[in-house]
Amino acid sequence: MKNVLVIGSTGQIGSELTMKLRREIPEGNIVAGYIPGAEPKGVLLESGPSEIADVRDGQQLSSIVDRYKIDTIYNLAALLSAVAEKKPLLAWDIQMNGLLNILEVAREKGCAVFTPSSIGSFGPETPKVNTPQDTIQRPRSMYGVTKVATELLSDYYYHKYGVDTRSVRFPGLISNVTLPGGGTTDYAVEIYYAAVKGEEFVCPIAAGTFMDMMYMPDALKAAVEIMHADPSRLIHRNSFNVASMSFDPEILAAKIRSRIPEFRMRYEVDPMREEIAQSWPDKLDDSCARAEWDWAPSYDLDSMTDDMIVSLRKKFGIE
Ligand code: AKB
Repeated sequence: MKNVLVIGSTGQIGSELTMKLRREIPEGNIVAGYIPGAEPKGVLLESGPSEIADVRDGQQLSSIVDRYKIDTIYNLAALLSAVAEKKPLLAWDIQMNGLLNILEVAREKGCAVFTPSSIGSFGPETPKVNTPQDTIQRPRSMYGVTKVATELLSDYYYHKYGVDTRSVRFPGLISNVTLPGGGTTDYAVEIYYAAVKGEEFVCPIAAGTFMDMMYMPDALKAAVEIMHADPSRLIHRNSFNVASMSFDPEILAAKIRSRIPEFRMRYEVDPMREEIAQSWPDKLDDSCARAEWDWAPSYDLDSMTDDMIVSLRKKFGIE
């Protein structure tokens, strides 16, 4: 991995992944791909090349790959679960037609491709606790449908054409840099912002609803390490369960309250988000990722909470 195109570079994962790759591969071209209206700014703009890279325009992607001699594509363009439910046709267009364009360019030019899947690729019939790597995937949301299809299409291009496709199923991702937009797990980020600012948090997910979550540094580590993994050890490719913590809003609020005792939370459950959350697993089994490419997360709920509070206080200039 030397010359990398990050599609969706200004989003929650892309903004941090692009910077990490630029730090780790200073000799390479790490191109920040974006769509008009979501231009890179500040250090993301100044620290390397950026290009308009709309997944729906295969010709545009092909010319970026040629211009920068791209060997690896991180495809982070997606509508998250709650937004995809409101705009299912657009979600299909971006997630499926977009992926097909990327895989075709990768097949022609010999690029490796990472397209994340998600806990959203599972559905209500999936075993909820210690969800196995290989199990029932019958999601009910459009987001989930596109994620299962993403896994299948990526594996198809690997088996049929030898395209080096690999990925992980991300849990809800928590970060203090860029806010997520339109996901079911977004509450687990927003709660920290409210707590640090001294605001009451109105929680859209019900008490008792558990979901897998992960701190962004671990998510970035997973995204990079899977692409460096020894291919001869990989039994699976698209996509690996990865996990680090699982909690419901009560556990998270109690953890925050143990650091910020005055923190207040009340519930106003969003029926659509709650229905999606209920259909997802509580806790994934990530033993295949651990066995096949030595995956191991660094953060648990305690260390993430400490780091989130310190980082957000710094970001907002709060003592
Ligand atoms: C979402 O909530 O839609 C995403 C996800 C779990 O894939 N964060």
